[in-house]
Amino acid sequence: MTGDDLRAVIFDVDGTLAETERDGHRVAFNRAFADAGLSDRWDEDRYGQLLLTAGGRQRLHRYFVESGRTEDEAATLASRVHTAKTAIFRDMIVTGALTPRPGVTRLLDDLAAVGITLAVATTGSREWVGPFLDRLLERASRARFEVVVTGDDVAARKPDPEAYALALARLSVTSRDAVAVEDSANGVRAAAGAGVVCVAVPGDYSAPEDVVGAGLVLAAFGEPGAPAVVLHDPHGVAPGGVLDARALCALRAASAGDLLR
Ligand code: XBP
Ligand code: MG
Repeated sequence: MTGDDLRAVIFDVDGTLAETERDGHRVAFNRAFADAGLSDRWDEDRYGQLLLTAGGRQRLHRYFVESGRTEDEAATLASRVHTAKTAIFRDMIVTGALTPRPGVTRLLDDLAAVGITLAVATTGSREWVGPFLDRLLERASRARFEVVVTGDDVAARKPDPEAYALALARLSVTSRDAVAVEDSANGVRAAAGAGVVCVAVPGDYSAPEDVVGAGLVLAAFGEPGAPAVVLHDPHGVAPGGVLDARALCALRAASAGDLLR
């Protein structure tokens, strides 16, 4: 197996590389509310609804407007609370509060071993994405991310395809040379909008029916000997329930074949 045709795999971060939302971002938002003297708190269910708005500052802004604040009040509060939240979340990462999803570092090393370039396209803030990826790669043996696109690099957040389009441009590859790995409806739509075939690994806040546009849906990344449940695999690229370099190369090839039809 070689990576001749598959040149790059572009990973989402939140919900994909790690389950960061329920016990990470959400907790940081609530601490930032408390530190600001606000009584607002986001419980797990409410946060799942709020997650439909990508971008923490954008999520706060919409929440404050829907809570009755004026646009100006909402903008000022969102900026202030998001700055505080980001510092709190960064500290959570630096202190090791968040671990990657099982199978992630194995997959990263698997791809690096066959020369496939790794990249990230996230709507999260670079202030915490950098330390997050540094800690993630400490667990890997040879993987490195050649390109990291964050919410700070784009004007429009997912499901807009801008983050993926920018990652492709910085990688100097076309959409047909790459595969995306995502967890959510917003993410799968963003990848599709950039013409990139997508693998979905739904997590805490997404379900198989949310990611129907993906070319492959697994319940987890899987491990040799501990396969994941295969939820949708129309091309038959991951019959063993393990997301590895071979499955990603096969998905790209099969999808290219779809495009030729
Ligand atoms: C998920 C997001 C992010 C995080 C919060 O990003 O929408 O906004 O929820 O991080 P992705 P910030 O799934 O694309 O990685 O507060 O830094 O935005
Ligand atoms: Mg995500």
